[in-house]
Amino acid sequence: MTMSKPLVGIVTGSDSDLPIMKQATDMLDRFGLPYEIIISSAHRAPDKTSEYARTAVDRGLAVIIAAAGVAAHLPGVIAACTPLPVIGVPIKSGALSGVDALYSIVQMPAGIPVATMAINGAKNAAILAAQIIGATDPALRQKVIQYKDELARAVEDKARRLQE
Ligand code: RP5
Repeated sequence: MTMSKPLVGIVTGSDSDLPIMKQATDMLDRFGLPYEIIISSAHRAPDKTSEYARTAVDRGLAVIIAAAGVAAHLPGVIAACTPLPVIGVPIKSGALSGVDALYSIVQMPAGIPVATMAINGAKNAAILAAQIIGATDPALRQKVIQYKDELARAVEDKARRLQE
């Protein structure tokens, strides 16, 4: 799927990752952040993956979210091929239930960082993308502030209900 002038690129290693990544696209929709989604794979489609990362800046992307399960080298390979910030989402799948993906993504060599989310942490990936872009976009930053205010109010409401 492609929207006009996407700022966030979402890459998943397989179509089986898409249900989890809907949590990310829901949050990006909420922030009004345009995004694009492609399915690629560091192992099954290495040329497509590196080409996507290499052309990301010229196509106007600001942040890339990369999600993969098992031997999840996708975020790291993308980070190696672009100066853009890359957020990695380990997907819960396979015999090790995502721990393998988490370790694959978080243990990057010095010099090639990937901001690693929790296993299935797609929602936080979108929020972090909004925070990164919002650092230089006051209107977007305001939406992040509003979201955080809502979280705080929800906690206060629950605490109040417990005391009633
Ligand atoms: C990874 O292997 C994908 O990111 C997915 O999480 C996992 C399983 O892929 P499929 O076998 O469902 O295509 O590359």
